[in-house]
Amino acid sequence: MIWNNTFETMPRDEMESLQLTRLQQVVARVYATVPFYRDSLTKSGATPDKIRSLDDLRRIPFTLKQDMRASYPYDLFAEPLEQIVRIHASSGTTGKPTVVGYTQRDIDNWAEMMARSFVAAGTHKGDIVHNAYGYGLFTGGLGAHYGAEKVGASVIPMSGGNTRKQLMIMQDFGSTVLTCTPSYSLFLAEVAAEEGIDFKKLKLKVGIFGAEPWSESMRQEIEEKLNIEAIDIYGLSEIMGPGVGIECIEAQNGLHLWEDHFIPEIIDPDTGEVLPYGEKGELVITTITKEGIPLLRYRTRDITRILPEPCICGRTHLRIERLSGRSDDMLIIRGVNVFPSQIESVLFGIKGVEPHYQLVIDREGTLDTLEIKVEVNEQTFSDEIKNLQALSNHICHAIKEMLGVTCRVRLVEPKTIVRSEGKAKRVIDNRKT
Ligand code: DLL
Repeated sequence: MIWNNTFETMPRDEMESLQLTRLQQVVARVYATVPFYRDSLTKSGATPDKIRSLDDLRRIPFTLKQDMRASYPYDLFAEPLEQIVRIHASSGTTGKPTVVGYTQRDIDNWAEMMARSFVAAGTHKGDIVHNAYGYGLFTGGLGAHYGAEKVGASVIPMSGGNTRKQLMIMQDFGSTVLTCTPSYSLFLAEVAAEEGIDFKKLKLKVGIFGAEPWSESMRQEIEEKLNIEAIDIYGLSEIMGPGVGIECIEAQNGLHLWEDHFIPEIIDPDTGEVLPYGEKGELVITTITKEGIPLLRYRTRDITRILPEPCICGRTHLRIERLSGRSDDMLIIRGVNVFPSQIESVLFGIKGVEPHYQLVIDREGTLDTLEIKVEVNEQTFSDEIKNLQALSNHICHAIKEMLGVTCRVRLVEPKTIVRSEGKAKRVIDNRKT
């Protein structure tokens, strides 16, 4: 089934002419209202009058996460705050988060795209959607919530955590659709096994999982353990939140990207050159309908390829292959985006700690763990055990407060973390997704 036939099955030539009109409108709008874009479009010669075809998109400079940081919190907004009805944020590369604002129309469009996504994943009116994405600044919870309501499903706004209660509700309320990170779904399965809950006896039929990378083998494990179809959903807060793209249940082969709202490109992450369809590289997205914070050629840092072949489901929107990594050092730990530089800035603000550290990420059972090895200085090292314990607690709290992730801290002797001659190897990621 298709939620919005007019747009989802629009012939390619009509789609491209719609995209061009919307691209021209958005370029004109940000040129008029956002000083950052007025400067960058003027400097590159891509002023609104120069955008005459979709190919002219290439004339426009990229927007980077750093640009968002430099515009913190509101400088990239294209509408005055009186028009902004919602604000979300995600991890920035250092201390400050990346902030996004939505007008009422943005929220409506987001709900529309999430509704399309739910239906593509086989969810309909009458379904009971157990939404265990986090509610809050993270876009997962509210994004899925509004889309499920729009479809007419009954949403249970669980948010994350409290796993035993989640299982009780899932059993008692007869949840049919689960939305959460793929790793959390496996944790639910693990706790269910401990509690003697058999997923085969539950009503759950489909899971819509995203916000972190997951492999085909993880998909199989989830499908077996939870006795469901597992669907991959993609999104990022800068562009909107969840629902930028989704697999259809008919093909489960690549994620349809809602092209009447977003124009995708694939570039070589080193040179910035645009690559042809089918080649792997970094996904760049231009938002063509967003009002609050439209972004031109935003470098997502996510690695994929565009699959242009028509899909058996009848949707005409291009698909992207499942995401296979990032071109920067962002880590996703239990669904939380973490940049090593953020951890570094927390550590550097703490007395007694040396600027040498290593992050060790593992998976225990189904959950990611983060251990931070930090060197302390001679003086601190010869301190009493209780002071060292207090220091590591202090670091844990500071990290939790700043990033929202729980970690273990291991204080190590001065000069024990291997020094490297080139780039420091600060991250050891032992997870296999
Ligand atoms: O994770 C939005 C979201 C919520 C997507 C719920 C899907 C479901 P951010 O916190 O801004 O937004 O993180 C965005 O997460 O650039 C990718 O690196 C990664 N990511 C998101 N979905 C997938 C996926 C949300 N399906 C960043 N596969 C993105 C792999 C994903 N990585």
